[in-house]
Amino acid sequence: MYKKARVTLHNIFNDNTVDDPGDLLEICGSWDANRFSWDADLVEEVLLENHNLWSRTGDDPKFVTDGDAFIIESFVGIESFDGEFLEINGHVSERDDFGEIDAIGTFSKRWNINEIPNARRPGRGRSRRIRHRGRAGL
Ligand SMILES: [Ca+2]
Ligand SMILES: [Ca+2]
Ligand SMILES: [Ca+2]
Repeated sequence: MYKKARVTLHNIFNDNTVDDPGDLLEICGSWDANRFSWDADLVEEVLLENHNLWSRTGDDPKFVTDGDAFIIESFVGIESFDGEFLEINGHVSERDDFGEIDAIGTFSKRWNINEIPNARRPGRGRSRRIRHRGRAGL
């Protein structure tokens, strides 16, 4: 079996700045799409591809106003074969001028390629949208 998937990180939306000072969240973190296989001889999984879709450190956060989406639209095409897995990992945090960086949320999900839907017609993909919510703190 062979499948080609396209993973797109559309945006990070500031639904509510909550009690963070000012009306901006200072966003940092990263999102990655990975391809794995299982090596039966080594009895361990092997990372075949790692693609970073977005990354920002706490020293260089993205400012996102309350009610605004930060548009990213970065994507990667990943081709995979029988017995392989597609994985998406993300974490988003929020920086303050003082104190620790606040974790807003993490996301991690893995699909066997059999679980990725086939195109209805050749060349026409099917999409599955994932929304993930985190919570900002002071
Ligand atoms: Ca702020
Ligand atoms: Ca902040
Ligand atoms: Ca904060």
